Amino acid sequence: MTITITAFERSPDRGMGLARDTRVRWALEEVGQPYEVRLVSFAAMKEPAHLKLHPFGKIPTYEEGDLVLFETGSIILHIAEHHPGLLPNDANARARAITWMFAALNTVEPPILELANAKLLESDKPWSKERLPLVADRVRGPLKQLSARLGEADWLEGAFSAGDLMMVHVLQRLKPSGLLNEFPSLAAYVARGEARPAYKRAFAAQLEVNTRKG
Ligand code: GTB
Repeated sequence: MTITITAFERSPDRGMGLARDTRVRWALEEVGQPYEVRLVSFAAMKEPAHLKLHPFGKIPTYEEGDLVLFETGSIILHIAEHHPGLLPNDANARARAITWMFAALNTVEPPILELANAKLLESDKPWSKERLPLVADRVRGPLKQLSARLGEADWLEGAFSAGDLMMVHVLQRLKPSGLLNEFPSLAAYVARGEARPAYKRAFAAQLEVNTRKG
């Protein structure tokens, strides 16, 4: 059955791979599943046709036959559960890998988004300069703990898993801030993720969309 995902017609990051379709593309590349992409504009995302797929009017979405999913956590878990390559077979190891997906989305990503929003949307506010260091410190806390847990390991739980895929993509969002480089082991962890052939294919595919003329 054909898999179709949605992505920005033009990503605000102009192809840096930070928009969330990239993590879904990466998961599909890791498990070797071909997919099609329907590009949507910001306006189309808020139209009834797209809201039927994504009630919050965002990308990415995932369609496969009768199944329609939104939320990258759910989409990537679905991909990982239906195709070998992203989750271990052992039940406990599988549960731990899924736990890292949740940790990426529920613990690490929220302060990172807060920082991105503070820089992007609040920099003109009179209180912005005072608030920004506080927001950045809320990112450093979980990063310090994550770095301590990762230690010298390549990946969070043995072999590369959907937990690493999610964590690496979440951490990438920090790149423009320079904050990731304060944690060399996490910067190296992200670089290991980016060196994977599946990531490179996913990155190239989204870049192609965002550098198309017209
Ligand atoms: N929790 C949802 C998920 O994980 O799927 C979040 C989905 C989401 O926020 N999607 C964003 C969106 O559709 C795109 S990825 N936004 C449009 C809107 O809200 O109208 C977020 C994003 C956007 C831009 C950059 N960038 O330019 O760096 C990075 C990430």
